[in-house]
Amino acid sequence: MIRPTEDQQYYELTSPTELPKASGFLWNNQMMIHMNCRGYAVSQFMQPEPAKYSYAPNLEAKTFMQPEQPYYAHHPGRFLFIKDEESGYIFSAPYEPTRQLPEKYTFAAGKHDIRWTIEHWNLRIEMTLTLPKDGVAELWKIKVKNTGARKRKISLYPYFSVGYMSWMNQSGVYDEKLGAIVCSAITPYQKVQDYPAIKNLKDKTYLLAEKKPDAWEVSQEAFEGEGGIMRPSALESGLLACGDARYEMPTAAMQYRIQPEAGEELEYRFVFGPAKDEAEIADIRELYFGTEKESGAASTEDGFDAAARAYAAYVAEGRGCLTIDTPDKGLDNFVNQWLPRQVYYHGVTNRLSTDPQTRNYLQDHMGMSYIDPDTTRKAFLTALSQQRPDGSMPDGIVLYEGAELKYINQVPHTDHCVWLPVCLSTYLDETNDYALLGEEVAYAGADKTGTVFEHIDLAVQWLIGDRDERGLNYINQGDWCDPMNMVGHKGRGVSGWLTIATAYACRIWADMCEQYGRTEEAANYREQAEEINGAVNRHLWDGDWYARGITDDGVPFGISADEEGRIFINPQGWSLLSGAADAAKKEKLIRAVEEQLESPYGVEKLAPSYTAMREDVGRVTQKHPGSAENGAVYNHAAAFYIYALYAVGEKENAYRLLRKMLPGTDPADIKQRGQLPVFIPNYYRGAYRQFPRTAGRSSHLFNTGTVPWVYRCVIDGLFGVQGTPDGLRIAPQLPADWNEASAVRTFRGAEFRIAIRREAGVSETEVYLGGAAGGERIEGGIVRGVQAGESYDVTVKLPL
Ligand code: CEZ
Repeated sequence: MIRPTEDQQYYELTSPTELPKASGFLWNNQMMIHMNCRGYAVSQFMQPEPAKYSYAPNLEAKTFMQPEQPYYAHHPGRFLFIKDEESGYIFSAPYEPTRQLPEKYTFAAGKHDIRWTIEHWNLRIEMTLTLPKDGVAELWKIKVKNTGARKRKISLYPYFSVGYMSWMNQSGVYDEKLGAIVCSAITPYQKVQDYPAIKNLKDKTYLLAEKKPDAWEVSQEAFEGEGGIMRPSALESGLLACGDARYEMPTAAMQYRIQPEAGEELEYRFVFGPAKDEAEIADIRELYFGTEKESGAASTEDGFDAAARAYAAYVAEGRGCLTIDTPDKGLDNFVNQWLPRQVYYHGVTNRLSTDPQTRNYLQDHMGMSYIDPDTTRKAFLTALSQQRPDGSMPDGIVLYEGAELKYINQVPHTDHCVWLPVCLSTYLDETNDYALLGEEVAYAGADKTGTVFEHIDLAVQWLIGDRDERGLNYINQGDWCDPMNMVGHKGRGVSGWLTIATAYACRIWADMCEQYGRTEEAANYREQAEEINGAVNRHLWDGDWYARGITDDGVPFGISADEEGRIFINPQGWSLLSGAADAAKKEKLIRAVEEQLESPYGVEKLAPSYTAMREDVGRVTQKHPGSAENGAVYNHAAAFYIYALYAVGEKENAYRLLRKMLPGTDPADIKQRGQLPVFIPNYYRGAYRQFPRTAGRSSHLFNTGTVPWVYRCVIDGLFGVQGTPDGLRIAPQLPADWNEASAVRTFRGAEFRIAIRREAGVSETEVYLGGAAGGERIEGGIVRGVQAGESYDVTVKLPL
């Protein structure tokens, strides 16, 4: 089996399976490689910190959620292996890891659960995943029905990946008393000061089974054997070996050997999740399953079903404020069912971060204005309590005691103050809660407090003050665009977009000041906006569109002279909002966007995508062309643009681009994007003109600032049902080929039923209160004196 060579220079192994981890290693001054007899390699080099050039197919660190995550054979999963005991045939549900195509397959992504139904080999398998409202756990229900005409002998093997938990300590056992596989680890650490936090972590992963399994396996290696994950060797024996894992990579696999009669259905339920210790797992068992049930006992509602029901109710609380009925059924489905859900998700989770980026935190809560405005109010107070006494905002908002600003939040960005008035204006539109402006809030690290009005005012002042002698806003190491980090890191570079956004911030803050009775401030901010717009037009207009910025060395970029990154979307749309662009400029820039940035999948963030590093622009130019900020259809930026189009009445362009945010309706489009229309991803691949093969592909990342803006596009723009201090303004901007549409809008506790149709003889939008016939026409289209609890019927007539 093993032997030295005759010349003693090598050691030989003659089987790839006897010592599967046998290896050799090589090194030089800069690198080492650990080469395994079966072909696996671990290699590392120094530059001078250790680095890799051949990687595992996943990101090795625990970091923020990434776009376009790769899946691979050993990717964590939840599977059910099924073996026909008579023939030995093996398949798995829902599909991985054995990859046998079932006769019937349905995956159903729901709002409060996810289901599969698989029919194969005269068996029908239903798998359902839901979560509890509180606590970290997956609640799984698996039903298996014998749909054939005769009794079957089968084995079911639920398999829940645990994986490589820790290099310090990892193990796993089946715990009889708990009826659970319990895997244990110690999160690796080295510093003594980390111990107090480490010792409180939930370092166990458990799989709790309602019914006692006939056998189990807890060692990943023992389970897979030579068959590998696609055909695990352990399934070849009658029963799993009931093995454990001792500083071996754990897994959670169980076996149920059953003999269902024709037509018989069996149900299994599992809870999978993390826990601190066995006592906690025992409590979880008690909570969901009560005392252990006789196998086969009928299930009435117990903790498990109650939790599922409570979770459904919780998700349902995230209902939006608008239900639409239009000729575009795909849009209706998304706006009515999924859009508010995605907005709500952001508002309640803060993207699972202890220190969300300030701009994300504020925009995510802008969206919550439509769903649960109380939480938006609280979020403003939280954010403002972290504002510095000079008016500037930190890069992230700390939400937990002891949390620190991490990753991107350690990089100084200059745009955070912009989002305060922008998001506040939506909150006020929706609630008219001007009382918020009078609340006292402390400043960070100072003995000073101020009203919310004073805080926001200071933020706007800070933006106005943070400009150079030309009147353009400094960018430092980034603005809205995180990775645009080298335009102004020397302290001189400016952001075109941010300057325009500052003008917009002044403009809308002026409106709020006016409404709050601060007419002097209002007039002053209007002047400021004009002055800034003037600077924008002097220094940033390139002839057909606005430049993105000017570097530390005084080089404008995002201009016609650039071969790559010639045009960026952000300054274009925002110049429509700020008022910088007059009618002639507006026409030119809309044409430039259409010609250079629009693709079948939406409008790209910049074009052409950079193919090489520009050291005076930064990291954004190093992202893969067409991915993320380097020229993807970055939906957040696209939504700003669409919002701006609605703001200036460009309804056809706006609707066309809005529609491109959703996959479909053409099957080829759905296939290219690769995603269900149950969320909007942060991007679709762009660089359509450079790389058409990959253009359109979804990032599948549902964390995105896009959704509150899309909701605003539909509410303020398409349906024009935006709140004002006086009431609800009704001014729909339906695309020309819609002859009618209707909507139900809930607003400040009232309900509006709105019917819109085109009519001959109508020359401008006419809004009537009361039924279609005999309603009273209302001036300015604003329904005033809205009473909570009331419902209003509104008819809108549009010109043909
Ligand atoms: O993150 C987003 C940010 O969460 O990118 C947006 C920015 O406005 C959001 O606040 C545009 O830059 O390279 C990076 O650091 C990236 O910028 C990402 O982190 C990016 C990701 O797409 C994650 O959502």
